[in-house]
Amino acid sequence: MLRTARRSFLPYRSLQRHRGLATATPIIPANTHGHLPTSQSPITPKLHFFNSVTPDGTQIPTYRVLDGVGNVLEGADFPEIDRALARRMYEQMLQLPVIDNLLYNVQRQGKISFYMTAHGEEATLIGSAAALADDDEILSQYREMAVLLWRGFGFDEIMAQCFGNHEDTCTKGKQMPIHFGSRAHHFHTISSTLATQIPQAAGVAFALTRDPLRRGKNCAAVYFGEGAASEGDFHAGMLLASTIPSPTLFIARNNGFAISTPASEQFHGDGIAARGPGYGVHTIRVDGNDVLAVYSAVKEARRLCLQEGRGVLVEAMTYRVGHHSTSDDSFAYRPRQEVEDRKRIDNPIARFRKFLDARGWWSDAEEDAYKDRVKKEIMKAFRRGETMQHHPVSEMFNDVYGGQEPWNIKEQREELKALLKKYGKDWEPWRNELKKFKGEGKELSE
Ligand SMILES: Cc1ncc(C[n+]2csc(CCOP(=O)(O)OP(=O)(O)O)c2C)c(N)n1
Ligand SMILES: [Mg+2]
Repeated sequence: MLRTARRSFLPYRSLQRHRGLATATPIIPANTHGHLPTSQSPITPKLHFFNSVTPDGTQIPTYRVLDGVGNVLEGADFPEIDRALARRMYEQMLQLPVIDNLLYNVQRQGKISFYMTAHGEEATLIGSAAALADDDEILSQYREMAVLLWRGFGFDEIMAQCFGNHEDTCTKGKQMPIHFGSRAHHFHTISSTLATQIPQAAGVAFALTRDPLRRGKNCAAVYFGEGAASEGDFHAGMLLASTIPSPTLFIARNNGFAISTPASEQFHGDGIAARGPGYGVHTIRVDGNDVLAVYSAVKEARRLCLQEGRGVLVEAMTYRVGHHSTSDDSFAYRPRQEVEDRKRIDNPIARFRKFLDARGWWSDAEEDAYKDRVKKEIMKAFRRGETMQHHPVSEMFNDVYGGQEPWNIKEQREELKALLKKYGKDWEPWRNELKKFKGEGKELSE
């Protein structure tokens, strides 16, 4: 590039010398940067600003397969889906609100401290979970319990984490409910600090490229809300996956809200999808309430990720029907009617049910029987999890930091030992509280 540029300047130089203008600025060629080795950008004489990634300035289109009443759109690109898979996807979509409703109400009764539902986002979660391989690494935000359930995480395990009982292997009772994690299910433990999982995913995906057994076979899929995409970590993660190429599958759940802040106040550009090409990342926007579109888009995104070893971004457009969490009352910032309308007009479960009905793959009787069975299984797990003791009290000091235990943890354990010896047997509130823990604190006080 540089050599070509120099050569092209020579005739101008000699011309200038001839006219006695040896010190004048060389003329830059009209149609290339000439001297800029880092740009291939074509030259234009037009003073044209742009603010869109589409050539005609319209918004990025939304890929859809099923219309609002479950009919397949004419000419829709989507992979054939067999009866067994379609039924499994539908069952998992039906199951989710059953668990969500139960645990939401359990929190209201004060039995667990916190909960978040995925109401309205069932298609985004199940469609994507079904499109991934069960051993792809998942880095989730917090609203993605459905992905774990898809991979066979059990109801007992859900209850163990939410109640923090002694069967909780995710966080050993040390975390708030819904902070799941399971090595066996390739599901990295959730952190509530928004967006931390995004650059981590790029790192995990890079690690996959270094593993001969997993290179080209697995990707790291990272879920995040459109709100989390306002964090610097989103940009760091995208840049990382694009400059140090790694098969990172970015799944943005654009559900319209970051707690009380509507998407319209979160960004001025065209959603999250518009940012993908800025990082040289293949991107698609998909109807997040259409489970077949999500399944198809994520399946293709995964294929591209593995084929090219690069990041791919999927923005799923959906609507958070539930409150943000049990700490939120969303009717303080959005009309109740809007939520009711969304449930009725664009219900992801009802849309898919119509598709199944049209093929004769599901019936009312099956739906009743399935819901009944799932409800019973969940209630059984709930009763079991509720009454189970927590991990031993001493467990709270373990695994707080990696490596050697620091002095402050030792000091706190000794302090608690002394207090338990003094009050553990005699003071009723402590005696009662200790009964909730395996071993009743005896491992510390005796
Ligand atoms: C760094 C950080 N800032 C703020 C919060 C508080 N917070 C928790 S969830 C949330 C909204 C996130 O919205 P979004 O990413 O769209 O996910 P959604 O809840 O809609 O699924 C906020 C602001 C946090 N957990 N971490
Ligand atoms: Mg959101």
